[in-house]
Amino acid sequence: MSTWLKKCAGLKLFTSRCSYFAQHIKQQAVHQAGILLSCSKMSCGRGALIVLEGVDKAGKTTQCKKLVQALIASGRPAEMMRFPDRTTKIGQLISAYLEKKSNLEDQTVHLLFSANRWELVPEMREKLERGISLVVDRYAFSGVAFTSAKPGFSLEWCMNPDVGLPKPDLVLFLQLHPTAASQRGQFGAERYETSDFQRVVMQRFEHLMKDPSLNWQVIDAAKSIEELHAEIKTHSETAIAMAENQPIGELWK
Ligand code: 2DT
Ligand code: MG
Repeated sequence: MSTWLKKCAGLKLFTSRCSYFAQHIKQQAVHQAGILLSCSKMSCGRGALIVLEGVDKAGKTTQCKKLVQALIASGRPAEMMRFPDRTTKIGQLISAYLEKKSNLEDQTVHLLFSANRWELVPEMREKLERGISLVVDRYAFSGVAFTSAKPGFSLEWCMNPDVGLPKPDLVLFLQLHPTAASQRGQFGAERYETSDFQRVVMQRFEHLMKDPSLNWQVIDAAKSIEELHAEIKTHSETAIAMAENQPIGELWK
């Protein structure tokens, strides 16, 4: 075959491959558009960030678990998280401090608690974007309430490191009088687990709840587990529906 003919054959093969790829790309585009269309019909928007806060013994952990179960049972993808997350390297430093196995400066531990939230932000964003609602046991509000309950710490100083975190779509505050809390049994042996300290923490939470830029819902934690759960579930379903078509906000910004 002459070189001229070879070139022609090569060119023909090349153009046929091109048209094959063009066809393939077109099919892919149609397929993707179909997915997008079915998503918008099914409204697979982002998940909601739901935070449970409150003093010790208010029942946050029990209610977080029940809420996740109920949301999943009603067809809404949901996962639980908790702060501090003691499983990471930073979390282990925090855990040792709480268990009084190590001593840290108050400033240091405050920043570690915040760093523990920031290290999980990429995972949180990814899950929220995939439509998974996150039910979080404590967040930056505990961070601020607990450190600012120590002498010499302003709310502003305490809030700063958490500015810009994913903003919760709902903050459920499980309100329980310190006397009622102490009636629920002995506090544990960890740091901060004394009624005197919890009383000051409660006052700091009350300050934070005045912030109208957040969706605070105060719930009476003296109610029964089931009553509390029903109330929490209703608030959460509303928040999930509202968050679906909104971008994730930035906390305290
Ligand atoms: P748990 O008992 O829920 O594991 O909490 N705390 C928590 C802080 O001082 N700062 C924070 O940022 C957070 C999230 C509250 C352990 C203790 O840690 C406190 C109780
Ligand atoms: Mg505890």
